[in-house]
Amino acid sequence: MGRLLLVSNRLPVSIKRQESGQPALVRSSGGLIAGLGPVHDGGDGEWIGSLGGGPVPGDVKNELAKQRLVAVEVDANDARRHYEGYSNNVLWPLFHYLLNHVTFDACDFEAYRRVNERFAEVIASRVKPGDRIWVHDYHLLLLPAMLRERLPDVPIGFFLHIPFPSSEVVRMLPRREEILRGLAGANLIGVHTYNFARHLVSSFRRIIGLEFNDDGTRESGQPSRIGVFPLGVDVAMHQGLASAPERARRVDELRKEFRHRKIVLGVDRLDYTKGIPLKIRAFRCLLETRPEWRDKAVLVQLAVPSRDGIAAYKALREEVEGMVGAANGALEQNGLVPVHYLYRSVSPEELSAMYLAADVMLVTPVRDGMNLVIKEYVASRLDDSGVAVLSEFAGAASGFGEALLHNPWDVEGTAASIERALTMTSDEAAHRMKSLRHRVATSDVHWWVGRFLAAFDTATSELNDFLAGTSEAKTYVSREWVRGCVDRCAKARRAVLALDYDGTLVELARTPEEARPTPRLLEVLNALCIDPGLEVVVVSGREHTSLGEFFADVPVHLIAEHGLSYRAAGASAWEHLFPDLDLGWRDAVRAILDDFVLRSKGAFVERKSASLAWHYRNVEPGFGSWQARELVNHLNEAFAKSPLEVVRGHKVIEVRPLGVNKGRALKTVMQRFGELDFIFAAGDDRTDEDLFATLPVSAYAVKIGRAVSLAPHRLATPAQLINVLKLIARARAALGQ
Ligand code: GDG
Repeated sequence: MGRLLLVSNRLPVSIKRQESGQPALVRSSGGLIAGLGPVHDGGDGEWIGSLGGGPVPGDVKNELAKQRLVAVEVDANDARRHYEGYSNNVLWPLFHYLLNHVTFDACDFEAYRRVNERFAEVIASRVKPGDRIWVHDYHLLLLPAMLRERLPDVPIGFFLHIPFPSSEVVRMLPRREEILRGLAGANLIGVHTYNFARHLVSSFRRIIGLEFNDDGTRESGQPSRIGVFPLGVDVAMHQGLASAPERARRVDELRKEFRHRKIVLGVDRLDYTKGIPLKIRAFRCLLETRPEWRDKAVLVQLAVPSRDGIAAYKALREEVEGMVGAANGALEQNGLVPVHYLYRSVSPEELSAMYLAADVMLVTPVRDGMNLVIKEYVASRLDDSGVAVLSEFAGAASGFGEALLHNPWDVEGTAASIERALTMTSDEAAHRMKSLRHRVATSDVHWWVGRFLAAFDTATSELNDFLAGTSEAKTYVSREWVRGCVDRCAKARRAVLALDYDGTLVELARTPEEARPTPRLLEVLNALCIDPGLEVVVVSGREHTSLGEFFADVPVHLIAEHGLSYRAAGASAWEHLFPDLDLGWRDAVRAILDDFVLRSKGAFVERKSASLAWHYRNVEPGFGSWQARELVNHLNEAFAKSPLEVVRGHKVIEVRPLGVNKGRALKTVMQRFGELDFIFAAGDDRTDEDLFATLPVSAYAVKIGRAVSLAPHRLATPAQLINVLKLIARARAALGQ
């Protein structure tokens, strides 16, 4: 297996110049780095990311190379608009449901796109055969599709570290289609929770009409899957830090520093998603409503500086500091302040000591992709003491049943949870912590990496199969096949070409009237029809008048309504191919179809001379297929004894007389042509399967599109079929047949 290339917006290091002038790399902290550091350190791949904006000096590049790090150089202004602009002023707040923080500027999006392009260029220049690419997070949502374009055979994984919101929220995202199409370029899209995956599936379906099922999708032109991979922490590392002898000394110091009060700890980046103001309000509410805790508990809040170039973050800092000042001013007792606020980051050792000193860990995000802090706290509590109080809006909550879960917006409720944590018996606390520790230990960061990579292996083989032609796509015909088919047809004495219309000769349109034959199609059909040895039959489910009008001047044979009506080439009159049909059920069925039109906005009924069609291509995708299923069930039950059949086509339910189908009709018509030594048939939907089913094995049967089919050969689009027809016309003309 080749290397794994990790890609994230920022490299996991910052650069410090030493006194000698030499650059030194300093490992950064943060959720994503905590997760990926071990993957990179233990592998042989590269980590590709930026160092912010502007050119990167040569000596820094050399230093980076020693750690297999590759810098993407990005124009400084673009980097700012990409990071502070579209990433953190649009995607970050919107994906966390904080719509009031969204500020969209179209120039920021342009910069976002350019930066994603820059990444694509650099990655494409670094990839070696066999490599896989694992892209991370919301700064690079366009990158998978950009890479797919440049590197069609390289497996691309993507992991989103933040929440993926409901499709109703995604609908508000400026440039939502482009973003979703960008993401759909990945072969595996990972998220932290099942809910995020659900939202992703419904956004793909509702916003860009891309359907994922349990096996993912192939509709985006390549195999793609969605998976749930809750990120864990490096448990062994946290246990190591927690059990180091010097930690115990520092824990004692901290306890003394806080005068042996119970320590309620908060550790967050200073970010408005983390609910720090709500946390301070809840703690304040606790002390105001239960004053006995005033000299017995302290809230220690470590707020790690973050994104301080963005106005909302500056405002948050002021708000939090104001709240801390006000709470301390109001509730100070015997020289003890209730909130101890630290605006800085601390070393991993100090953080571990804080986790060990804390009686209660209070984590209150209003939304959080996962939240690693709560898992690190649990991993550090080697003696099973301590209580975790966790917001139900953190991704971590889905696997944290033994924590005290709360709604941070309910300030009184949170205060009650804090009190419950402070007064919990040590037995209950130990019982809860023990199971949490077990969960955190069994689903640590290595487990996460293993699970993602195992799913990535599956996605990789799916992509390889797809490319090698052993999956559904295998039957897309090769040039050689086309050449062989054209050659056989050219040499045939009497040949028939049976061609479905909608979706086969023309692309599907919003309404049947809009799907008119293109001038190119008419030209090709006319060229074919000049040939006396060739019978061209358009076999359609359409109603005969529109078909007759479309081909008024083209001498093709027309079979309309799946075989009910027939117009011979050159004739102007239509005849019934099966004149003795019982159509007594039509009015009753029509009433039901009309009722389903009323229920489903965008649906319509097409009335043909014998059959009826309920079209739902303009109905909202998920709802449309649901209504279609209901309709089919209803009709099958209500008309079980009537001589009709209900057939599902592409976004259409067709009700037609029993026993009449395209296959039977074509067979009847072909008998009139006499002996044939070449048969070619093409169709795109389920009703064409009847046609394929009646063909002899020697026939050339071609499915248009990807769906499962009896036809052994496959073309992707109507345009490709028209090319084949054109080649046939040309080859037969050349041979003078
Ligand atoms: C995003 C998502 C998701 C914090 N302060 C210090 C410090 N940290 C470390 C913690 C922890 C990490 O930073 C924070 O991780 P979180 O998960 O809490 O949050 P985000 O940074 O917002 O991360 C989040 C995560 O990505 C991973 O997918 O869980 O939902 O928002 O590891 O320990 N580390 C040190 N000093 C500090 O002062 N050493």
